Amino acid sequence: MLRIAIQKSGRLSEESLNLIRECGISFIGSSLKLKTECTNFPLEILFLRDDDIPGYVADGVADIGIVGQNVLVEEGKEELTVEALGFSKCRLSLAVPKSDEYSSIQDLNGKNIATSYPNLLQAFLDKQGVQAQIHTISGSVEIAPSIGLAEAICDIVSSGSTLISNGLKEVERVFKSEAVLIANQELTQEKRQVLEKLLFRIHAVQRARKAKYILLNSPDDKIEEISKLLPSIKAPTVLPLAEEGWSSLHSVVNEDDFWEIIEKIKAAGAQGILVVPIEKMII
Ligand code: PRT
Ligand code: ZN
Repeated sequence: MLRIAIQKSGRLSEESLNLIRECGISFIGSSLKLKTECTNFPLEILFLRDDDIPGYVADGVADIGIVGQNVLVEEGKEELTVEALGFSKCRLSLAVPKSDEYSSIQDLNGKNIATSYPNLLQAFLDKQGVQAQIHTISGSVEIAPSIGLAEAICDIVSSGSTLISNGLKEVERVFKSEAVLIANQELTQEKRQVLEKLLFRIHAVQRARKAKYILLNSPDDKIEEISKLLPSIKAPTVLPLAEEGWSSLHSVVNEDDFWEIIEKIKAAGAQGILVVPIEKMII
């Protein structure tokens, strides 16, 4: 049985559980409990505070875990990384009061900066050759300038609205983060095999999230031209329609290229274009 640590309650929790579910793994119970066993896969879920996850995985209390890179690197445990998972994207940024004049990072020399990420911030300041006093606080960092605790802050930003509503402006990006899968470095052979199985499923889910299945009708004399515009795993599927002179083309397109491809195939004569989500994708 492989033990996975995920955040009990917070911004990583739901997407972490969704990923497990999308891998076809079922479990009863919720994060109200400390742990739960999966019913159809040798996996046990531990629900923890995100800050504790790297330590528990490093010590082998949990075998694997899902945590933000910001927390992992702050705790000096990036060597546990298996791979990035593509969700909970955010950045650690420096911000100053909106009314402050700011021209470069050198303006922070001699200033007080409040943060919950002293190690990441110190490394960034060292690299930039800036000397500042770091005040480590555990929460509500954004209010530090207004209560006179610091002249600047270094905090996690995603939409930027927290900064704006506290009269602050983002001036430097210190670190880019997303959720990552981490693993203990001394897993037994058996546990490693379960992890491989889980990764196989995660990859199928991730590929499917980015891909769309596309179906369209094409005049037979346009099949070649349209096929060239369609990316596919091997080659598009071509099936005859009941109406003579027409065929149906099926393929897989990447979400990022999607609109551009649609425009081109439409211009080339495609009709009745349908785009449907893919649940799993194994290649
Ligand atoms: O209780 P526990 O210790 O487990 O949770 P936590 O409160 O420490 O963490 P939580 O749930 O807030 O965040 C977990 C992880 O989600 C972080 O470590 C990041 O990797 C990631 N993440 C993604 C974020 C955000 N987006 C985010 N926006 N973490 C925090 N925020 C906060 C930020 O601190 C600030 O207060 O949201 C505010 C900014 O958001 P915007 O959208 O207004 O810019
Ligand atoms: Zn935390």
